[in-house]
Amino acid sequence: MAEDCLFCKIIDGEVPSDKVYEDDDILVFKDIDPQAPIHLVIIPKQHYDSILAVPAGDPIMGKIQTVISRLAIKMGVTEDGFRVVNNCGPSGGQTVPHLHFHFLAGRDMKWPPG
Ligand code: DGP
Repeated sequence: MAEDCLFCKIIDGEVPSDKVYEDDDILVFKDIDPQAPIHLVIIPKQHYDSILAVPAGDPIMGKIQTVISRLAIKMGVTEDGFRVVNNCGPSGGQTVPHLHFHFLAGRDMKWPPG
C-alpha cells in the first residue's frame, strides 16, 4: 500500500466504494463521476503509480485483460461493445496516481476522445 494513495485506501476499505468485482489481485468499482451509463474502474491491488511502473512481463496485465473480458460478459456488452481507457501522466489526463483502467459502456463512444 502506498501512503496517501486514494485507490490503496479504497482497496483497504478505508474509503468506501461500490465494488463490482474482486479477486486476490484486482478490484473493480464504480467510478464516482461516471462518464457513461456503465463506468467502472479496474485497479491492481499492488500499487503502481502508472502503467509505466509495471515491470515488463508482469502477469498483472494479463490478469487485467481477463477481468475486462469477464466484465464485458457480466455487463452484457459483448455485442454492443465498450471502451477501455488508461490515462497516463498529466497530459494523459491521469488524476489518481495508482494504475487503473476505465471500463466504459452503455452509450456510443466518440473518437477522438478529447
Ligand atoms: P483518471 O482521471 O484516469 O486518473 O481517473 C480517476 C478516476 O477515479 C476518475 O474517473 C474519478 C474516479 N475517482 C476519483 N476519486 C474516487 C473515489 O473516491 N471513488 C470512486 N469510486 N471513484 C473515484
